Amino acid sequence: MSEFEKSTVDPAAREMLGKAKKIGYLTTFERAKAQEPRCAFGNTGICCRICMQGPCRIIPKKPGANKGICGAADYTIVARNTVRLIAGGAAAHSDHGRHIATTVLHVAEGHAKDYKINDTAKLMKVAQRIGIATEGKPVNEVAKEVASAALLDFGRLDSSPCTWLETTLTEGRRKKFKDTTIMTSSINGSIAELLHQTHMGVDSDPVNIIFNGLKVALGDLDGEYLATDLSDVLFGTPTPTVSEANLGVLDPEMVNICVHGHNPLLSQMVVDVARQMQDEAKAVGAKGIKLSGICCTGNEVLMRAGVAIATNFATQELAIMTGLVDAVVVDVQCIMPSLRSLAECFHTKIITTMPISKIPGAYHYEFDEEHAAESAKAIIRLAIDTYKLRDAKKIERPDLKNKVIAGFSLEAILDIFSKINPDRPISVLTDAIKAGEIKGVALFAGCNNLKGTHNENHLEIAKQMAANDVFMIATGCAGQAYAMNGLLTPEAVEAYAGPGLKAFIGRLNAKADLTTGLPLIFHMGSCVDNSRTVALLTMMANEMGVDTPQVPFVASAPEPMSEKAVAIGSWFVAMGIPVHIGVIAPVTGSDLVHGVVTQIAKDVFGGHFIMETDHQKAGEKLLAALNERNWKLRIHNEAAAKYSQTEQVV
Ligand code: NFS
Ligand code: SF4
Repeated sequence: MSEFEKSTVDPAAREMLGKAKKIGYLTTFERAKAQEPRCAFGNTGICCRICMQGPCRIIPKKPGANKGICGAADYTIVARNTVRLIAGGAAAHSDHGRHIATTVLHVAEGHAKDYKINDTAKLMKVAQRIGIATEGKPVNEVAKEVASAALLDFGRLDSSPCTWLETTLTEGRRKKFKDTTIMTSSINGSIAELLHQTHMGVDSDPVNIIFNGLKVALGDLDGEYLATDLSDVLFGTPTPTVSEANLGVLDPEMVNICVHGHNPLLSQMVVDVARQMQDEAKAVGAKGIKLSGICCTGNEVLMRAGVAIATNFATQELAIMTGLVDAVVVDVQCIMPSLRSLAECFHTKIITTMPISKIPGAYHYEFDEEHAAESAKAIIRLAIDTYKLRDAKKIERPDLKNKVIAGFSLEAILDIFSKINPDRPISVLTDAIKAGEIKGVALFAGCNNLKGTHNENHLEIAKQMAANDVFMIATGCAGQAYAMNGLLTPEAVEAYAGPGLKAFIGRLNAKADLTTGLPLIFHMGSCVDNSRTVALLTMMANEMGVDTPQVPFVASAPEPMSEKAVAIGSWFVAMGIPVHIGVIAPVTGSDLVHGVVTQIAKDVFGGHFIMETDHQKAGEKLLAALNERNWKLRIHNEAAAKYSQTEQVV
């Protein structure tokens, strides 16, 4: 029994934690333990640092201390802290989207020559969806108009809704969001407004604060949606691909470059350029260049180019611990600052590339969009040079990697469904739910959080869902957890799927016409690609003739960590979806706010948060939520049949 079994369920990670201990390096796992016990005020959300009179901490029974110095009550403080997390997440996701949209515009205008419009069909589809005429127009003109429409969503001055929200959601959701005044017209504007609203001495009404928080969360969705669409336009819409994952992908005989962060503008260029530079690697005695990914930029290049996954968020340091990584090229988000100090124990170079994301002591090769290929080449050359410094004595690589079938954009999934029903592909899924073959859809999303055991919740909840015939999709570090541990394989279908799910995937397999069988869980991409998952949900709702809150669809972030995860969870709740989170969010310091997010939200939007750290119970709660929805749909249909109404749902 490993001494690290409480830290991680991943055997490769356990081995590397042993190595860290040997060399005396304190990883994020030790640092997490060293933070215990946590401050009870911060943990429950009742510490306010919004003005410099603070921090104010709420001590309910102490006269005078049951409110902040300004008189802010627990509910105001918790609500403000929560929505500011959403604002941080929305800023990160949408800034990424804005960066991509700007690049598409530059490409269309004839700049940024190393990029091109790769997927014209997707461009035309997006243009038509958002109401831009395409007929007879040159591709660049359409691209320019689409990119401009995307950029307008960031700073629209009138109150008309954001284009991507207005043109992608169900009619029911659009009405709901307008009625509750949370339909966003400007991503940046709504973030600024929320920061104002939660400034000291502005809004103290927790419900009003939370509603505007949801408005910003919808801005997050808008930014994610356009980021996905325009990434597909630039780099291609993912199709099923075979790859591998876990630390065993690092190749002792190759120059190993890990791309880490989120934005495909850089990582995709590194992938493209590395193909042409294999000879330079051979010239220094390596067999070539091996790329692998960490976090969501890894997901981006896995989906589109089949690049292997090295590891996910919590274990990013452990890639360097192998002594085999020559360079880690990072862009933005989820990059531990500790990578740099750890790299000092090895020959590894950490290369930052974005003006807003530097690490003291790291190499900074600023990524120049106008000369993107040159930038990528310089970075790869540095990695090749660094390979020569590798110290054989420090190399220890866990011998573990798993096969991965990924690349399931919504288009790819519908393509498979269309082999069974070419006219209404999505009905293949909704009919299987109606027939009771599968119970519904569960999305697994989000990060790692070392308040629990690394990857344990991800794996255990998914296995429980599989056994209970739930069709599963995944994004982000959840998708990587499954990749690392062999759940994105046909073998996992055999090992874990219940009879209904097995039959369903079997029917798809029979028609899919792929060189490999389909996996247990369909990996739909990075965290911004949760837009793909909401597109699936919307399509299911439309096919079933109901709104999204009635669809047997649940979401789970088994190990959420980042502000981005808070933003995603919040808009999924607004979308009417039960959202499980595997940590206790810092809202328990206010009964009122806790009640709003876990119960009242359901009355208003149909979705709510389920906070449950125990994976067994979490799985049971998710299954109960699916069962409830199926039961309601059945009752509705029986009533419709009995009273001979013409419209049946499902
Ligand atoms: Ni999502 Fe992806 Fe991972 Fe969490 Fe970070 S990489 S954007 S935030 S940790 S899933
Ligand atoms: Fe304290 Fe009020 Fe300032 Fe918050 S805003 S730190 S509760 S005085």
